Amino acid sequence: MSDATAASAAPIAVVMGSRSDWPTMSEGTALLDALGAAYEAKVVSAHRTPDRLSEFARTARARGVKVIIAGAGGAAHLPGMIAAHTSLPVLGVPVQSKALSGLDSLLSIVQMPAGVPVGTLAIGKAGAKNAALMAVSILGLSDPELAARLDNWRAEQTASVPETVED
Ligand code: RP5
Repeated sequence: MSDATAASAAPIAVVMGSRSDWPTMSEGTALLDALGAAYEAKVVSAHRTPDRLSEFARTARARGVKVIIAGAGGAAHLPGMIAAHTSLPVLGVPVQSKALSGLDSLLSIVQMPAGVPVGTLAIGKAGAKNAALMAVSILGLSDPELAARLDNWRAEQTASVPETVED
């Protein structure tokens, strides 16, 4: 992981509260790799590294970031605190916690007060994947080639679903 203040031209930033979130969040970055979407990935904790969080979020737009994906578990303040510092789109991924299976993470992320939005995805790996797809969809609004790659990926997914219940 690179330093949170390092310059980056990647339009997508994927941040997470702990290295323990990487097995979840890497499901999303694998999709970004497959779709040819550039990203940076790093650990930024709302509670353990508050100054890193502030620096990351305040400088994100100037560094070229356009969409932020933030995954965290438990008392998951990370996406909301990032959204407090920047008006870039923030997509929150509730990581499945051991104690409460991610319900704590979900409620921490989804219940933002009016005025500071966080787009909240599903708990766990499905949420990480869908956050990546949504980030690509957002960037595709101004990048037709990226949008075409997403459409192709969706078409391949559709084609892979069998109609019969067994072979
Ligand atoms: C959160 O606490 C992280 O996002 C992680 O999901 C959770 C547990 O972190 P570790 O104790 O595994 O580092 O901040």
